[in-house]
Amino acid sequence: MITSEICDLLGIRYPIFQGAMAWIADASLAGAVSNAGGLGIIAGGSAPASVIAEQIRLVRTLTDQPFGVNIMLKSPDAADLAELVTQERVPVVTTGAGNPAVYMKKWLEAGITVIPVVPSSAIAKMVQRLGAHAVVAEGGESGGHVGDLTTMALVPQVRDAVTIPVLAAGGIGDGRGMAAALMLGACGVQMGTRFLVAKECTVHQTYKDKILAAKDIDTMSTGKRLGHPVRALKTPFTRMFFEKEYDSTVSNEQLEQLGEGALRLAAKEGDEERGSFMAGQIAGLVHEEQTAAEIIHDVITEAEALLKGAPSWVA
Ligand code: TUI
Repeated sequence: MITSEICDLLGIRYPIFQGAMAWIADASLAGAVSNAGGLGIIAGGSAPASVIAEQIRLVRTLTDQPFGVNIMLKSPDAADLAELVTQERVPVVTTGAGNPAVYMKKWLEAGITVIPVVPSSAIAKMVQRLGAHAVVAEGGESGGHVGDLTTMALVPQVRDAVTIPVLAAGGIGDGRGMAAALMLGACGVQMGTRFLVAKECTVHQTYKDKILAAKDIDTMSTGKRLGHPVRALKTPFTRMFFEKEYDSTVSNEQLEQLGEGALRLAAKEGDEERGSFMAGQIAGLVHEEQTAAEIIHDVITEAEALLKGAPSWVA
């Protein structure tokens, strides 16, 4: 049995969060993960508040366990979503792609557990000062909007920088990754790509098939020039974007426009030409569609076996 302080803090059975993948992580996936003992998280992404209100209503019909909502702070609707989660007294809020400072007081006063995703120890310290209950330290192996540091380098440094619990994200797709993350000082993990192929995940089947077929070298990050690099599967779209990124005749505004809507096209339409199939570097580890409960069971069982075997390393 693997448990930790994050399980006590949130009232969950296993220290596993499901990553909040925009356009993908809805009530169906979040409810299944929470029912299986992890923390399911609805992705706010760039959706309007009315859509996320409906997902919150739905998840409450699917599970009586704690769940979270992620606020993607670059979304034009971030302020509306911040208000919505406050009104709805959502148990856990995670944030990404920015500084949640302006919303922290409101959430804390509403009794919400706030867990920002952070790409550096400086930002981890800052959110701790603002009252965050824990942080997810996300390395650049993850899919989507990525920071510079690897999970291996980031997690122990964040662990040393703060006193609140630290979860690890980025590059974790099985029990080996989970056991390693715990050894780096994390008290839990967040996984996105592995849950993307969960049976309860409603993403387009083409997206799942591409993850299942991916090898270790099949993701790349683009968009560094715009200040927010994004990791996705290598596809005609990512290759085209990469070329334009290094073309000085293409303006930043034109580049931003190219990227807009590409994730929705991948997630909802399975558009192989124009879609951005965001995925983490562990895509090559993901071989089968399973239920969320099977995924959590397999990851926990493997991590437990490894950690129980750890004394054999010490003479
Ligand atoms: O947010 C993510 N991953 C994401 S967001 C996303 S959708 C998107 N849309 C438009 C532009 C960019 C992304 C797809 N994947 N992960 C969590 C994360 N947060 N990674 C990095 C950060 C982060 C970066 C800077 C957190 C805080 C931060 O603070 C610096 C600042 O002052 O903004």
